[in-house]
Amino acid sequence: AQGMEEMWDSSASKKEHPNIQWFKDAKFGMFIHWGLYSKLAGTWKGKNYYGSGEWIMNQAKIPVKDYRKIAADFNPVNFNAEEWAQLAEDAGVKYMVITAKHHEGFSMFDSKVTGFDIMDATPYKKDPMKALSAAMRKRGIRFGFYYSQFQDWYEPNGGRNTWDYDESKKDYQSYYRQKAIPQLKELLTNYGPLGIVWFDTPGGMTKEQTAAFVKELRQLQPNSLFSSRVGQGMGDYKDFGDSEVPPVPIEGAWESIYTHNDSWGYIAHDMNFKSPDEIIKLLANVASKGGNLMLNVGPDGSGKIPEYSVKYLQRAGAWLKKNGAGIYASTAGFIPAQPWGVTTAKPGKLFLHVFNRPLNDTVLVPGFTNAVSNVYALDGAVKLPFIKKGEDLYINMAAVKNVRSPNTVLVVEFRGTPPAYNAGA
Ligand code: H79
Repeated sequence: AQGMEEMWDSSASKKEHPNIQWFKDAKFGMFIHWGLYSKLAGTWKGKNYYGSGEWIMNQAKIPVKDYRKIAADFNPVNFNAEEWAQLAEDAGVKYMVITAKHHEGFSMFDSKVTGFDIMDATPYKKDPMKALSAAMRKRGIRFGFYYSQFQDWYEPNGGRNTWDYDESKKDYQSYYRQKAIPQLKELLTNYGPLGIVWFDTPGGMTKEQTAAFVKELRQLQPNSLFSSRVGQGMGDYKDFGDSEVPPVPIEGAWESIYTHNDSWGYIAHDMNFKSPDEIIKLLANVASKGGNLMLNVGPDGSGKIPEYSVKYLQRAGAWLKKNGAGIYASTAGFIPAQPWGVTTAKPGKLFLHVFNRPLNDTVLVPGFTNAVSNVYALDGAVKLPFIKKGEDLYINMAAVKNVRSPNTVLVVEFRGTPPAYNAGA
């Protein structure tokens, strides 16, 4: 299938997935959590819940018989696939992953496997994933699905609903056979080529069962990348913990996931949105360690992405338009974090992400063994004077006029093989 000679088997090999390069180069993705919980918006029976909106069924121990009724009023008439896709493009992300089914067990796509889906159980009766996948494809941005493969609080045999069902009586294998696998097959068949299938919180399968699960799904789309939370050490790239950046550069393909405020699913009373400046710095920080940032937004139950997310992501995207060369397709910087900021690299180039502009306009890059040929600011291509004192490189950035930029990217062009990363430098 899709021109591949052999089926990629992530369990049997330490080799990288043949289609991994786009992911390594992408650096910035958009995550979307959207489900019935978005309509509850963090409130159940007059009580406000904090933490993560998509966990409200669990937090409030809402019985399945009550939870299913939310679907009858779920009518996201404000959903507009073109607007969401346009925001992704404006933000400068290279991929998008959206919740097809979260732990609540509700399918946000047209599924023949269950009646608890957006087509059968809601007045909306349309498949938003059809429209969204098409809108993303049109813009050339990779599209993928989040699917909670083990936790399913709706199903008697799904993982981790202990308030309705007795966990010890569950037959997880029958849940996998009857719902998770058939639904994943629908997702891998009905929405065109997927960039990513994003799994979460594995459970209920041995290593052998996970390998068989992965193998069965791979056949449908060998080019699609599977995230590491498929479990048992499998998957094509590593996800760190939720909202976690590793302290030092990490080899291989990986991703940090963060959410824009403090919740993945929409919570009406969570206003703690990261500013555009914070997003820009977080993205540079993750890139400086060699990874991707996938930043989550939580649309509400009507299908609207919060205004804060729209505005702030557009502003981050405007910065990326001018400074993206220091982010996209870069690798980890070989100079560790400095008081002024962080570094990323490309062959023959080191990018200095200056978050904190020194008062004397002099940026010190220690441990720089290579001969430097040229230094300039990325935005405006302003050439900057520099001197080398031993392994210390001093750059004068006084000519950079935009003193308000949250991250001024300076490009150092150098000759020869870069020094090894030295955390102590
Ligand atoms: O989809 C998002 C989370 O819902 C999911 N992973 C990300 C991408 C996730 N599943 N499990 N967990 C995260 C870990 C569980 C955290 C919890 Fe809590 C701590 C559950 C209950 C206490 C966070 C805080 C959710 C409710 C309160």
